[in-house]
Amino acid sequence: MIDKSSPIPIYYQLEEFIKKQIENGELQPDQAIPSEREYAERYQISRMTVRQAINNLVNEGYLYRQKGRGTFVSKQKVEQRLHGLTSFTEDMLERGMKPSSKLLSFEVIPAGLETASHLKLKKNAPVYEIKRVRLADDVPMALETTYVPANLVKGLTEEIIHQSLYSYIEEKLNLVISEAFQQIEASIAKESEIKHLQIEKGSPILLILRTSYLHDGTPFEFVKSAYRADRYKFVHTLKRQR
Ligand code: 16G
Repeated sequence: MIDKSSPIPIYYQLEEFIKKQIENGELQPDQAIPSEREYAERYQISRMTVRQAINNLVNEGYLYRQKGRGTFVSKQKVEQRLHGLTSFTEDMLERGMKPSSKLLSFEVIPAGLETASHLKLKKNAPVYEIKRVRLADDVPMALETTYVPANLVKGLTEEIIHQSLYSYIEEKLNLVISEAFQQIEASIAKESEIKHLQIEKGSPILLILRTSYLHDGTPFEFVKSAYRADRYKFVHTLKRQR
């Protein structure tokens, strides 16, 4: 499996080999990988080379280190495709995972400037503010704060919000959800994110801002979410346009 006569660098071959073992389940989440010395002896390569491969896999999130204990396999990331406007519930069901929500707060408040401008409302217009931790198979994935115009998405209740906002809008209110504008940026978890996402201080997160529209162009939600960067990755296809 390590081919020393190949022009492909050895650290890279080892990296690919370990990745394969993670993907096919030979190495399981939270399992310890062999030590640098073991890899070096087993494949007759230098410890420096092993270290380079392992460092890269740690940086890419495939492995994590624990001081004094060793290096372990990370849980695999949820791969989120960036085409098609989907809900958290749909995304998780499609993957065979169980979606759930922990409702942190739910109230009607006057829209602040930022929310009002995204939702094309007057400042202080009534909006529902919904704070939810979104979980997949009972593991916290994202902390979401959603603002929804109270005069448009009528009759929201805690029970509805525990389930799917999108299915309520489409199936109960018969409104047509059409498109969204979304931005993603990297950040470091704040106090509330550390607590609700059960992550370590200093962990990276992906901040997503989404404004979504009905088919007539009316904005129906403005959402700020913090996704665990160790559990999520976003993928999309790029088409060359000439
Ligand atoms: C996703 C959306 C969020 C939407 C929610 C509805 C992102 C970044 N956010 O989490 O905008 O409100 O789905 O989910 O993808 P629900 O229908 O399960 O309540």
